This record gives sequence, C-alpha cells and structure tokens, in this order.
Amino acid sequence: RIELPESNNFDMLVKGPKAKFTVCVEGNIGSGKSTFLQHFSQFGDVEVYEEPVHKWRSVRGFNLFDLMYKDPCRWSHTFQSYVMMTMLELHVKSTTAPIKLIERSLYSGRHCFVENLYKSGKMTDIEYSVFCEWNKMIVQNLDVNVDLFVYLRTDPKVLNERIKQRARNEEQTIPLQYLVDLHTLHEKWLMENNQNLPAPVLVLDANDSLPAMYKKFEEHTSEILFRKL
Ligand code: TTP
Repeated sequence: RIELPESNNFDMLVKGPKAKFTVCVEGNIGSGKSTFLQHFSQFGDVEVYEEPVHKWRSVRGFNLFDLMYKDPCRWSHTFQSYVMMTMLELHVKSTTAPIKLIERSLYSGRHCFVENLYKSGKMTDIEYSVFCEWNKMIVQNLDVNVDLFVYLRTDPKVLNERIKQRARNEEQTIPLQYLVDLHTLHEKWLMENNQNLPAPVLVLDANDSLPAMYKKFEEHTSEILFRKL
C-alpha cells in the first residue's frame, strides 16, 4: 500500500483553496501580455502568475522550448504536453489575494497552438488526439475555472516587428505566416466562438505604443478587476 502525504499535489488539484476571481490574459506572441501583468501587479488585491517559460527551457538540462522550434515534428507534442502541465500548476495554485491574474491558460495552448501544429502537419493524428483527450479530461475534472479573458488583439505585422526587437533566441525563426495562422486561431477561439467559452472576453486593441497601452490598461482597470462587463 502506498502512503500518500497528508497534503499531496493531487489533493490540491481537486480541492485546494480557490481564488475568488480569475482573469487570464490572452493574445498572440508579442502582444504585450507580460506588460499587462506587470501593470496589474501593482494592485494589492491581485496575485500575478507569469507563464513559466524558464521551466520549458530547462527540462533535465534540455531546452525543450528551443527543441520545439528547431524540430516541431519531433518535439511539439512533448512540448505542448509540458506547457499544459505547467499551466495546470498555475490554474490550481492557491492564492491569498482575491484576484488571480494568469498569463494565458490551458485553453489557448489547446485552441491556438496545438490546433495550429496539427493543422500544419507538425503533430500527427495520434499525438493530437492524445493531447486533446488529456486536455478535455483536465478541463472536465479539475478546477481550471476562468472568470474573465482579456484578449490583447494585435495585428500580426506589429507582432513581427516586436518579436524581432526583443530577439528571444528561440523565436528567431518565426515567420510572419506563423503569426498570421495563430492570429486566425485566436480570433476563431475568442471572437467567433463566444457561447462555447468558459468566461466572457474583454477585447483590447493592443497595436498601440507602450505609453498608450498603459493608458488603456488604466482606463479598463475596473472592468478587468471587478467584472463590470
Ligand atoms: P506567449 O505565450 O505568446 O508569450 P509572450 O512572451 O510572447 O507574451 P507577450 O509578448 O505577449 O508578453 O509565447 C511564449 C512563447 O512560447 C512563444 O514563442 C510561443 C510559445 N508557445 C508555444 O509554442 N505553445 C504554447 O502553447 C504557448 C503557450 C506558447
């Protein structure tokens, strides 16, 4: 018989203390999600959870994030499974603050990135099915509640420029078409599919410069933090 410690991870997944209000910020690569999180981290009632890219870069000493971009046919299923696991950790993490703000969610991995990898032939039918079954099982059985999505809607050409400027090693080979395809899937998921979403969507045009974006965040603060949609 295996003795489980009194407070084990599984226990926490199923019945850990829950945040009162969970906001997930979504948007294509380079849309400004980190800036958004950084802005809202100034509020005392908000706990902010960044996407754990550092974990994706260090799996037993391997940069899985880099492997995925270098050889997506070989690594995208492994990578997306790991992304899902690390996102699940963020969803179930208990918070003391009444508002939990997460960069992305389990949902965008499934509906944007995995969908795109499958459609472009980088994931096989079997890999796609196994991933989707895992995702469905998690969404149906664990507490991955979202109360509000904030969609930072951005033109792929603007993103292309920003990605070039920030020059993340792994992202050097991203073509404009990849951003266009991801944009289409974000639009399909968040703009055309409203009744099937687990939460309402607040759409912010995120093409503007940094100062203009900060102003926009300020203008929408009460809608974002106190659900006055
Ligand atoms: P994003 O989640 O889009 O984060 P970002 O750092 O670009 O956010 P922003 O600029 O808006 O602050 O993507 C991070 C990297 O991870 C990017 O190269 C895309 C990749 N990625 C996947 O390939 N699959 C996934 O499921 C996720 C969530 C990210």
